[in-house]
Amino acid sequence: MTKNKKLLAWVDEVAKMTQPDKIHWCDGSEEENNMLIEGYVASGVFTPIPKRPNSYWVVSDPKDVARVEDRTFICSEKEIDAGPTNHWMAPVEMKKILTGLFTGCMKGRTMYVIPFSMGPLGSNISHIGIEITDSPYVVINMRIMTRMGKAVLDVLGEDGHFVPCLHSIGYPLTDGKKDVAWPCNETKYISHFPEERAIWSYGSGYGGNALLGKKCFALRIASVLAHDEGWLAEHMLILGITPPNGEKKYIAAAFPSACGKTNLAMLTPSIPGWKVETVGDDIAWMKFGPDGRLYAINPEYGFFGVAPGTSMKTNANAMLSCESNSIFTNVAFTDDGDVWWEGMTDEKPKHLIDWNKNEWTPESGKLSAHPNSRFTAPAKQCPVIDAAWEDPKGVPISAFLFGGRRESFVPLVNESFDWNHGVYMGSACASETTAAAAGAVGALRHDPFAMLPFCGYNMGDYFGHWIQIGRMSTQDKLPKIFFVNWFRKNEKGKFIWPGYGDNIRALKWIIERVNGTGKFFETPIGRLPAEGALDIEGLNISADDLKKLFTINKETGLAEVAEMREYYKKFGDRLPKELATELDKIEERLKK
Ligand code: TSX
Ligand code: MN
Repeated sequence: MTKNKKLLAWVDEVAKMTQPDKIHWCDGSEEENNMLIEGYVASGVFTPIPKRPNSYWVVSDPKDVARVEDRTFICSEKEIDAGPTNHWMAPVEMKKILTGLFTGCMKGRTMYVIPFSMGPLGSNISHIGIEITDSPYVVINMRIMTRMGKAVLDVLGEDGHFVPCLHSIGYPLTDGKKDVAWPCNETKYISHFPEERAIWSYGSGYGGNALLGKKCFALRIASVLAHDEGWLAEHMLILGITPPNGEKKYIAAAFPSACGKTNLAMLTPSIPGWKVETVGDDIAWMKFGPDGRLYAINPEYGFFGVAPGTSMKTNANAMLSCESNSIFTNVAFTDDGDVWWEGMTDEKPKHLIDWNKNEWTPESGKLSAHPNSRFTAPAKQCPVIDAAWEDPKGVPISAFLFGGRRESFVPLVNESFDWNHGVYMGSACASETTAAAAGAVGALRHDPFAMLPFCGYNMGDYFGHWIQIGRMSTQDKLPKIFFVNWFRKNEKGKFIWPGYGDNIRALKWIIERVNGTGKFFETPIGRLPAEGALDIEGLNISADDLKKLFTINKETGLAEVAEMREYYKKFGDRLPKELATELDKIEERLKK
C-alpha cells in the first residue's frame, strides 16, 4: 500500500464521512480489472461484445448521459477569480452542502481508492491524482484513461503531492435498498476548489463528471496550476506530421466540440508521402524546455471518444483503436454480437437493441445510440500512435491551431502576424451551433481557446496568461499560431472544403510556413496562402470555390470586430490590454 501520510489521513477522513462497507485500494492489475468486470457481467450491467475481445457494452441512466455544465462550479475564495464564464459558490458554503451529501453516501458499497498519473510516470510535466469513488465503472474506465495503480503509489512515495479527487454516484444502499444498473442521483455537483486544488463530484457516473482525471483535473485544476507556475494546460489534440522529406513536426490544436478534433488527431492524409501520427486527441500539457521551446505531453492514457459519426471512412484509426479492450457506453447492440451507432456504416442494421435496451428498427424513427455515446479505448491501440507519445520530455510544438465551425467569412487557413495576434485568434474561437446543440441553429457561440467549460479560473486572466507565455520565450522559438475553418459554405449551403483527409493540404501549408518557405499574402485579418501555395493536386474543387475559401469581405470583417468588441466587454478590467489593442489593429487594417 502506501506510507504517504497525507493520503492515508485523507482516505481515513473520507471513509469516516462516506461510511462504505469496504475499502479497496486499486493496484491496477489485470486480476483486479477482471474481478470488477466479472461482477458487472454477473449482474447484467456489462454485456460482453462477442466481436470485440475483452470489450463490454453498458448503458447509463437516461438522465445521466453527459457533462452537466450548469452543475459545474469553480469555488474560489473570491467570485471574481472564477470569472464571468464559470458558475461560482463560496468554498465554505459548497463544502457545507457537499459534506451533507457525502455523509453516509457510500453505505452498503465498496469505496475504491484509485492512484493515477496524468502523464508518463516520472515526467516532470506529469502530476499525480487520487480518485476515491464508489463506482466500479469509474475504476474500469480510469484504468483505460490514466496510468493507474500500484506504480503510481511508488512514485508518490511518503510525502509526494497528489490532487484529491472525491467522487460518489450518490446512491447509498441503505435499509436493504436494491442496487440498480446505473445508480446516480438527481442532485449533481461537479465542484472544484482551485486554491485547495481539490475536486468533489457528486451524483453522476458519466464521463467528465466522474472520470475526474480528465476535464476536472487535467483541465480545470491543471489550468490553475499552469497559470501559477508558468506552463499551459490546454484542450488540445497533439499530432506529429511527417512530410516526404522526413522532417517531422508536432502541432497542437484546439477546437470547440463537433469540429472533429479526434478525427484530425488521427488523420489519414490524402496526399501521398505525408504521414500523421497521434500523441493525444483531447488534452495537452506544455512546459518550456531548456531550449526555450514548448514541449507537450498527452496527460491521458486512452481515448474517450464520441461514437456517432465515427466510421472507417471518417476515422479508421479510431475504429481500429476500439476493436478490443474497450468499453462502449450508450451505443446500440447488434444481432450478430457487435456494437453500432449512427454513421458507423452507410447502411443501417435491420434490427438492434438501442441504448435504452429497447428493440430498434430503422422504422422506429429514433436514434439507436445516444448522440453523446462513447468508446473508451487504450491509446496504445491506435495504429498511428506516435513513437514519442510516452516520452517524458514531451514533444516540441511548432504550431498551434485554433478553429471553429464557421459558414462564412473565416478562411480555410490563416496565419497570425505574431504571438499576440495569435492569442487574439484563440480568444476568438467560436462555432455556429448545429442541430446537435441546444439553442438556435446557426447562432454564434463563443468558446475561447475551446476552454469555455474547462477553464478553472477567470477567463480574462487566462487570456493574460497566454500573453505572458509569449513573453517567456522568443518569436523564433514559440509555436506559430494559425486559425483554420473546415466548414465554410457556398451560397447554395454546401460545404466548400472536402475536409477530413484533405485537411492535410492546409497542414502542409502550415508546415511550409513553419519552415519559412510557404508563400502567403497579407490580409487585414492575417496571412493567407498565396495563389498556388495550397496543394490542390488531385482535388476536385473549382477555381471559384477555391477563391471563396480565402475571400475576406471587409463589411463582414468589421461586423465581426464589433461582435468581438461586445464579447470582450464581458471580461471587464480582467481583459488584457494587449487583446483590446489587437482588436483595434484589425479594425484599422479593415478600414484602410
Ligand atoms: O471531423 C470532421 N473534419 C475534420 C477531419 C479531420 N468533420 C466532422 C465534424 C463533426 C465531428 C467534418 N465535417 C469535416 C472535417 O474536416 N468537414 C466536414 C463538413 C463536410 C461534410 C461532408 C462532406 C464534406 C465536408 N462531404 C460529403 O459528405 C461527400
Ligand atoms: Mn474534449
